[in-house]
Amino acid sequence: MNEKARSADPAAQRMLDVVKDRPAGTVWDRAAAQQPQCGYGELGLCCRICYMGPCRIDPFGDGPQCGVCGATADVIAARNFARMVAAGAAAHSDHGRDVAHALLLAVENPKAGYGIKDTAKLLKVASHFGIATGTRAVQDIARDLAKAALAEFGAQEGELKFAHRAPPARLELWRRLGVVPRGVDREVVELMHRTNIGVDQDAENIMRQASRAALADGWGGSMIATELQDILFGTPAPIRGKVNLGVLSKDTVNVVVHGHEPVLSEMLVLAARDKELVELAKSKGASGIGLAGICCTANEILIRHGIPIAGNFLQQELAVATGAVDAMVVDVQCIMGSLGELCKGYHTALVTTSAKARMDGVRYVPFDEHDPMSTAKEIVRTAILSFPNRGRVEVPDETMDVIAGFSHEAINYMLGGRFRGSYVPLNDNIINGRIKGVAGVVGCGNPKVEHDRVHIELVKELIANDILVVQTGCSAIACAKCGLLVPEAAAQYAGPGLTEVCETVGMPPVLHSGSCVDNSRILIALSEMVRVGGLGKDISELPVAGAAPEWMSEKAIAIGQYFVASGVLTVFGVGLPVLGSPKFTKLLTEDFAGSYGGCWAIEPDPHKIAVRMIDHIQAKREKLGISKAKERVLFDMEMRRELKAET
Ligand code: NFS
Repeated sequence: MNEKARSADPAAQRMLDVVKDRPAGTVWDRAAAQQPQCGYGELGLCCRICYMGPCRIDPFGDGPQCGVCGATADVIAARNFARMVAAGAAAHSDHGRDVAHALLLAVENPKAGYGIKDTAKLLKVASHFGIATGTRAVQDIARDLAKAALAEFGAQEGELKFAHRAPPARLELWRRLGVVPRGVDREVVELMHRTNIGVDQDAENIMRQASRAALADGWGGSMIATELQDILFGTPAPIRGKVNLGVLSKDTVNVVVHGHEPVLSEMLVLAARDKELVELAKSKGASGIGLAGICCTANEILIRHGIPIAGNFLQQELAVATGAVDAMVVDVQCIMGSLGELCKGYHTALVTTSAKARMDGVRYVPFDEHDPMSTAKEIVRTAILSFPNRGRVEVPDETMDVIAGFSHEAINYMLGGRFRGSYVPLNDNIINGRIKGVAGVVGCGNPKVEHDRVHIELVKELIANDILVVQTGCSAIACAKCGLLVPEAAAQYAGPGLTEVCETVGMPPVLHSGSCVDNSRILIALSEMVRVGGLGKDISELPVAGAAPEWMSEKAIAIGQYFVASGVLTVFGVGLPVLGSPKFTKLLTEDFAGSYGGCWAIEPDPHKIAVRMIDHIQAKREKLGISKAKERVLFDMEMRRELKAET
């Protein structure tokens, strides 16, 4: 496979060329070495739940049609899928729990260095939890909120507080279906129990609990992460930044933060500006200290501080291969196991910081939550000391401007003004047809498909059809790299209606809302669109759709399921490990539409994903009686070729 077919990003292509003959290899080489991948696993038909197995179902009907225990293809596929939901929900929610801890710490140990950055949001979120505010001291309110948030994770009964932020019609539907989430710990444990050998053997019933666990993530763990991070570190507002490997300056000591939780990276932002450390860096011949991010932690510090992003998930190894990363500091999630060996071939100091995520043979600097600044300084010092050991440095030139930080609040103010912040203008523009609808395009990169290509082609086609796109995660980074997340992109790529709105407000046609836990911002935005009125009574009536075109993580499956259960059509690219059970596939892709008003769709081709989403949005507009006779701009072959030439 040539490097061009591996990635649509010129910077990644250039680095793939650079590392071609180096022994370490990359994720793409390892993906090639795995071919052909297990067909049973691909179809969801392999079961390793008990040790009478492993079992597999013959998809052609000639071999075994059930496992040793008697589980059918439907049950095996459903259990596997549900366990992905459980793992994904656990990952996001544990992130949320750590943030709640940090909030408590900010109150109880002010010396730790965390404070309350957004008091207005603290009061608002406290009110959702029924915590008295009035004339009470901020510290007392924050303490109550942190404790209440922590208690939410283990809530054994009742309904999650944030679930009540959903439109009343949605909440009622969840009640009818028996899926209003309790604490996420409770839901994940029950889901793991029910998918054990010989417990729940009804795919539909398994998915009921999977929905409940997913909702406990989206409207619980993830939403707590987002909201409490905003309180602690500030609610994002539009901010300019830069993206792609070219942000790694050759002259500065470069610290790359990779992972997910901002509790340490927020401190690294400060440590990188520390006068003494900057002097130390200069004494080693550097011009200063540079900080850049990879994956979702990058999104977190971009949306709050404008710190540059070096790349998305599939670029983590390529960043090291530039030879310009003096330290890479990782915490949890999406950290490739190859980094330890890879960094040995370079001067890069790899540092793990989370007790939950250590790597064999890799230096561990435990994150001291009571004195995070000293951890941050130690890491920066490590980077400075490794700077003089640099070998060959080959940094691609590519960087791109990006405007990020479109929190739900920022969208509110941007459209409605500082003093009358509201979603009314958005709804009005949807009703009058300038904006046809809203699409959330999110998720990872996956070497099974050409890196970034599916994200970019899909998003371009959506905005050309006057659909406002909201992004998070590695998908946002992919589109940022090719210049879609700046206001000027509207005139170049968007349809006339969306361009008009973007130019009036001065916003990009593609809005970067943050990391993957920040998908909860999209849930809040959708609820707000319903509340404002004119677009139906439930999320499922809105002209909106979602996609994760290059997904790979279990977290993406949890997100997909909570969007579906919240009433949104959610299209997954690449493939989905369920196709071995036609009945289970039908449940996800058809039957759910009847019960939740939202369902899954599986479609790897970006153009076909776009068509599916546009048709869905159009159908919703017709149902709402707001559809005017405006034709879909179907991309013909020539337009698609042009797209390819551009990306
Ligand atoms: Ni999301 Fe973040 Fe990226 Fe995928 Fe991984 S970084 S939480 S899982 S790969 S989008």
